[in-house]
Formats: sequence, C-alpha cells, structure tokens
Amino acid sequence: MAGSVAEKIIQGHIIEGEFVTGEEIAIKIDQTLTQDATGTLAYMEFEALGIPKVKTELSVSYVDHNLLQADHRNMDDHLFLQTIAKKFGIYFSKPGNGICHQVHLERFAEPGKTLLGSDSHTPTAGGCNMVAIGAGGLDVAMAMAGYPFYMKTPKILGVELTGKLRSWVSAKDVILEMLRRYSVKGGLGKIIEYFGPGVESLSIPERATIANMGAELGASTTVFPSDYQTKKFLEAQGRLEVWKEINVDADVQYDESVNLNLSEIEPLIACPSSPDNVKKVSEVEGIGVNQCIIGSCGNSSFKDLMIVSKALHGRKIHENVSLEINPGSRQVFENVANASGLSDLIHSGARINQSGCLGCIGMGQAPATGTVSLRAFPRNFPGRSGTENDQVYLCSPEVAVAAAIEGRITDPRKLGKYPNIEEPETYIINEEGIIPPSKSQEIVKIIRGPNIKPFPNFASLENELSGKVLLKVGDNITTDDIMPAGSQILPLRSNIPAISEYVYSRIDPNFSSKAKVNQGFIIAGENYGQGSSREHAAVACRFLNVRGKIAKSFARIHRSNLINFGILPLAFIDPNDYKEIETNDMININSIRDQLKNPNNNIVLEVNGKKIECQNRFSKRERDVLLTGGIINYVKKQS
Ligand code: MIC
Ligand code: SF4
Repeated sequence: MAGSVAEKIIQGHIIEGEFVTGEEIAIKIDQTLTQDATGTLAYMEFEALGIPKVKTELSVSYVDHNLLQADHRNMDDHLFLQTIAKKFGIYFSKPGNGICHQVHLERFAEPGKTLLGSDSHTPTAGGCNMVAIGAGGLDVAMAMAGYPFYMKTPKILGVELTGKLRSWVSAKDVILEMLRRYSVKGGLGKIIEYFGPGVESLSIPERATIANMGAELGASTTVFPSDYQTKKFLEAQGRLEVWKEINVDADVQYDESVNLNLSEIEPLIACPSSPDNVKKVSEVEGIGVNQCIIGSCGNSSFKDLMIVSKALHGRKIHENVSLEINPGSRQVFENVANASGLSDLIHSGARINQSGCLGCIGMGQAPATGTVSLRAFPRNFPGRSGTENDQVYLCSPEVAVAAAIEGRITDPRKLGKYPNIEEPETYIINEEGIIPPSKSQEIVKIIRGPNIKPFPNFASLENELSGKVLLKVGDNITTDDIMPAGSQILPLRSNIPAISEYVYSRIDPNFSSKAKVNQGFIIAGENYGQGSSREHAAVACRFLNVRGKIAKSFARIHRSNLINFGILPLAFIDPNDYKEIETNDMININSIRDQLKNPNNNIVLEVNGKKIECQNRFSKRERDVLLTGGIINYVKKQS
C-alpha cells in the first residue's frame, strides 16, 4: 500500500506501533464528532475521565437523531449536550441545523486530518480526504481527552475508478455496485481507497455518498484523494485555507486492487432487508410504491435535492405515494431555496421536513403495513423503519423520484433528459446554528434533566466465569437487532437501566427478564454486531449480565465496544463449533483471567462436557481492559 493516500495520512498520525497489516497502531485524533443519540453517554464518559477541556483541535456535538419532542426526554438530553459543549470546549450544532456528517463535511472537514466520531457513518468525511472513523462513544471520549485511537492496521483496498457516470446514474449506484459485488462483509478489516481517472469527475458530496456507505461494506473507513474537486468544494464553503493536495503516488501498491468502470454502472437498488441485496432497477421495475424519502447522511446534499426538484418540474407525484424530503442540513435547505428548488417540491406536494436523521432511524416516517418504501438512505435492516415486516429499498434520489412520479419502481432513465445541476460556486453560509464553546468555561453550569441517569459501575473480570446461553443467533446480526432504535426506545439512550429492557426485544421479547436472572452468553454467526456504533448494544448487555459473546466473527466497532464494557468477544477457532452450542446450554470458562494473560494458548470453554476453543487474539491493552472490567475502570486504575 506504499504511496496510498490512506497510508500517508495515517503515517502522519501514528503515535504507537507500525503500519503493518493486522498490527495494533495508535493514531492521534485531530477532530471528533458526536451526535445526540450516542453523545449523552460519550459526554458522561468524558466527564468521568475528569479532564477540564477537550484536547483535540476541534470537537463538535451535533443534535440530529432524537428530534421528536413527544415529552421532555429528548430536549433534556439536548440541553445537557449544549451545556456540556459550552463547558468543555466543544462546538454545538443545534437541532435542525443538520445531520452530523453533512454539516461536518460542509463546515469542518479538513484534508489530511483524522476524525473520530460516535457514529458509524463518520467515514462520510473521507469524501473530503479525511481518515474518518466511526467508534463507540467511549473511544471518542478518550480521543477528546487526548488519548490516541487504537486499531488493527487495516489492509488497503484500492478501487480504481475509470469512465464517467451516465445520465440518471449517480454516486449511490457506485456504492450499491460495491455492495452488490462485495456484500456487507466485503470491507471487514479494510480501508477502501478510490483512485484513478474516474475520481476527478466526482464532486465532494458525491464522494461523500460513496464514503458514507463504505460503512455498510463493513470497512474501517473510505478515503478519496484531495484534488482540484476538493479545492473547489472548500472554496465554495469559504474554507479554501484548509485545502492541501494529497494524492496517490503513481507507483502505488495496494494490498488488493479492483477496477470499477463508472460508465458501465446502471441504476441499482438494494432490496429488503439488507444493503447488499442489490439488484438492477430494471429487474424489479413495476413493484408498487407507497413512500419515497430523499434524505439521510448519504443522500441529502444540494444536488440530491435539486435533481428531485427538477425531475418534478411540470410533473405530479403519484396519488399513492408520499414523497418526503429530509434536507441534510440547513445549508442545503437554504441553497436549494436560493436556487429556486423549493417551489417545484412544494407545488408537487412533497412533504418537506426539518434537517435531521428522522425516518432513517425510525424517528417518524414509518411506512404503512405491507407497503413498499424507497429511501435514499444507507440502511434497510429489518424493522428499522419502525414498521414490522417492513419492505424498505435503498436507492438514489433519481430512482426514488422516478418511483414517486410513476407510483412503482421505475428506471429513472425513462424520465427523459437528465437535469444538469451545478453546485453553487459559493454556497450561502450561515453558522447561526453552530454555537461556539464558552470562553469562560468555569462558570458554565451543566444542566442535567431527569432523563440523564448516572452511568453504572461494572466489576472487574472474575477468574471463574460461567453462565447460560441466553440466545443463539445467525450471521450478520445488526446492532439494530441487539439494541433497537426508533421513537419509543431512542429517548432512553441516557438511561441504561431503562434501555436494557429492550435488548434483543425484537428477536426474543423475554430476553431481558431471562438475562436478569441468569448471567450468560450469546452465540452468533459471522459479522456479529454489524451496523451502527451504538455502544448501548454493549453496555446494556453488560448491565443485564451478559458476560461473553461467542461468534464466528465480529464487526469492528461492536467488538471494541464489547471490550470497552468488559464483555468477552470470543471468536471460534473452528466455525463448526457454532453447531455444538444451543440456547440454555451452560458454559464454564475456568481461570479466564489466567487464560487471557497467556496469549500463546487458545481460550478454552466447557460446554456440555465438551471443550471448545476460541481465539485469544487481543492486544495487551485490550486484555488489560477486559481484566479490569472495562475501559473506565482501566483508565481510573492508571491515573
Ligand atoms: C445508525 O445509522 O444506525 C445510527 C443511528 O446513526 C447509529 C448511531 C446510533 O445508534 O445512535 C450509527 O450509525 O452509528
Ligand atoms: Fe442518521 Fe441515518 Fe445517517 Fe445514521 S445512517 S447518521 S440515522 S441519517
């Protein structure tokens, strides 16, 4: 991977370790971001570290997920976040100002820098040449406190882009093509770097769409070069001073490389209920549609909304369809208005919402029972929309608007001439929605409403560990399966005892009551814990006394979150052993502390009188964190 953009940026930030695939490195984090649904915990954790002010170059706290105000709880959280930000030297982006990744791209992304965010789509900023990584809130809290971020050096997959996208085919189709080829596991342990002549034709918001859904490939992050397009974007954002060129060397050697000819890509669509269940739109044409939404951190930029507006000019939305628009940011909204994009949207009957995640995380916009919803979003995991047995398809704004007009899935190329949308040379910029930190921090009082509950303490790891198998699940289990979101459960994000009642509630409604009386384990297949960065999927399990998760393999962020909260993530040596363990079996792990301390031996479990071996591949730091019962105990012990 010598000469790659990703290696150049990472090498400039390494504090410990060497850039050798699979080896643990510690990198300096320049910027952090949090959002409200993961942020309240992250800041409680930051407070527990006892640091008076963030040590990063820039930290931003966004409010974009929990926007419904059905009672006091979400607003309690927002007030807490706003006062915490003021006190600890953090910028605060108000509710309605936009989705964290879109606003960060516009106002804060800097080529060549590192960004750690408590949201799995943080890699969106890779479109602007950042090494931007999603992580659990604790890792972000540690970065704000000046600690480096630890990760196993990923492989670098170079994707050479050639050709140029054709009319009605857009950046979303590029990443859907990647998902069609490589699946939700294809990026595990990898950074994806796009290079080659095709990159030049992609604007920064288009690159951001591609980088955004690298998270769905399971990649650690996605990186684009910093070139003329980056310069143009930053200039239009009034931030030319942060631009610098960072490009790939001509003799670059990637660990793996593939080619993607943009000219050959067709309009694509991810069918229910996984982002990698990708088909050509032409293969599923004709399916009746009831809802189309343009929005999310992946597809709500200026061009995305303008395409929809122009396509609707002189046309009507089909009577069976609700077309909903969630602008990515206030900046997008204002610039679309300024470019006369709103009138066609309003006239056609589109329902325009405030900027935020909204239906992407089940905060409203749930579809009707048995109906099809087309969404220009990154995820369509089962039930995530808030409707049971939902049928959510993921697609580009182009495909969504074609369906909104026709009332059924339609190849957008049938809409005729493709509107030409130029990004503004200078965007209208309005930073009123971003509150800077206080200059006199000491006098800021943190407001903790009744929704903010203290963080639970966990004991260190005992030497003899035993428990019942509480649940056995299959492959690709998402954090939405483990710890569902949606408008009922999201307001409990700052209240671990209350939210833990919902762990695995969609798969086994009795899970939490069973777990409360039986310390235990979970058995899983491959890519366990894919999807979001929500550490609640770990901490709420730990609160219920889940002590270990035994899987064929783990998704990166969830594995780290488990370690951070003292849950053992154990990977089978022989994946066939998965078949040997069933729900309600008893598992004993003798002398687990001693076993962990001896990395030359596998970890041995006893199940039904049989010995099963699991990998003992933890870094020294991970072992110590597990032994002390989680990272908060670990840091307290060290100071
Ligand atoms: C998501 O898209 O699943 C979320 C909601 O943004 C999560 C964060 C969360 O659960 O709060 C993510 O992607 O990390
Ligand atoms: Fe928000 Fe959806 Fe993006 Fe997650 S994927 S940050 S919920 S818009």
